[in-house]
Amino acid sequence: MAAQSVMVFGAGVSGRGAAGLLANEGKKIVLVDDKVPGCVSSAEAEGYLDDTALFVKSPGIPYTPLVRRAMAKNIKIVNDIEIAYRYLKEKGYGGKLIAVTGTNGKTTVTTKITELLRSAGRKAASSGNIGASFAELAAEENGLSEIVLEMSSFQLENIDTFRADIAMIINLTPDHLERYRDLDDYYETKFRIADTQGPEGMFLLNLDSPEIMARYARKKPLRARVATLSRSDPGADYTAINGVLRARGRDILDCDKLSLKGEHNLENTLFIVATADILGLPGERIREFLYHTETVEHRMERFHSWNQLTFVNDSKGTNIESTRYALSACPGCVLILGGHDKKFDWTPLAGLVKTYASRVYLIGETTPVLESVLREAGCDPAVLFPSGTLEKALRHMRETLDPGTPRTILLSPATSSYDQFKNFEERGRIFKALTRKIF
Ligand code: UMA
Repeated sequence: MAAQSVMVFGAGVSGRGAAGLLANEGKKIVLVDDKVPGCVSSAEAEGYLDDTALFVKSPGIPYTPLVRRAMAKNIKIVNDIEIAYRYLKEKGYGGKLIAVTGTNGKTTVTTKITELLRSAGRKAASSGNIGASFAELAAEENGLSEIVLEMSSFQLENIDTFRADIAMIINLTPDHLERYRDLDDYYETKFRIADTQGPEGMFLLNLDSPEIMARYARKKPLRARVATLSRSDPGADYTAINGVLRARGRDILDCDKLSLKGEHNLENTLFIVATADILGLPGERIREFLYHTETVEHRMERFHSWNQLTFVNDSKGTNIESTRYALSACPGCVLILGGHDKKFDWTPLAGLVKTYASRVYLIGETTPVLESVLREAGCDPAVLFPSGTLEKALRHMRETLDPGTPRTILLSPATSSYDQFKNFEERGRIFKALTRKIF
């Protein structure tokens, strides 16, 4: 008899979303999780593989023995994004799918595209790597005009028939070396967002990113049409040069009036404007929104001040490039750094810390490695504080920092949070709550 059931590996946000959608469709599901009570363990699950027709892997789960065993049995491995996409297609979803990836800026671009579309009266929603399951959104979908999906490289690994109408890679810099063979493997995975598009799709190409352009040169022509973006090449379709952002030759806005500040946000803004323009929003609406919109939670979020001290939550700073942006915006800051060990080469970070931080508090699993890298790079040991936890770091600051000297306290860990927290959102929320308690 043909295999019947669907194995869903991971009972977190994405696994539960996929299982819910599949259950609605009457599928027989085996829900596997090594930690969640009531689920089948991965060791037990091997016994169910012969009856498994499809395997849905949660994005955070690496290629464990169970996944490899399923692959060896030629069972198709997909993820919740693919399941939700197939479901929407079957239901005849008539709106647009916008897919956003890149090493940094994904959350800002995804959130702001959605908010901008809504401000123009569209029925848009976002989900994906942003913390909300695409499958849950698909189950409730009720005439959405646009779905904006933040997609991590993990989520791009196991899509199959998924096609985005508009896809973009904001930038490519080192990350996730705990998961990928090398950087090329990581960057290639990101490019799947474009590789999977059809001829009706549009890919937004960042001419300023050497890593993106190197891969584009190898692959072109893509099946999708291409719109180009640049902060230096006046020939691009969307440009931000000499303080003016232009869309296909039309002036849209003055860059210095943008409410999202900094060079990295200018890059993000180009993607937001290009998407909105392609979707037919008037320049006036785009300008009005981008002059007044606020920063996203956990991304350079100024949330508290006490005497002359200002506190900034950049918990979404989960790689070195992201923390580079944060540090360059806060010279002289007191930096809280570290977390789960993503096996980065920390040397570039040491240079940045020496240039921009006046004190460094180290937290999490990376504390010993960062302490030795920073010392070797010549950081003054008197400004290094191996604290272990956020609470210890903040209490030490409360006792020793002069409240009358203007200073920014910046949480920008440069790595992920999984050693001490559920995710970066929990880390950011705990940081804000502890700060408000202690200061
Ligand atoms: N598990 C096992 N065995 C294992 C490993 C994990 O059973 O060997 C189980 C865990 O017990 C847990 C489940 O798998 O119950 C977790 O699965 P998951 O890690 O895929 O997490 P989800 O809750 O499904 O959340 C995922 C994304 N998480 C990751 O990619 C790590 C969320 O992105 C995403 O919002 C969500 O799907 C919905 O689409 C978060 C993230 O941190 C924000 N992403 C990374 C990042 O931004 O750097 C990529």
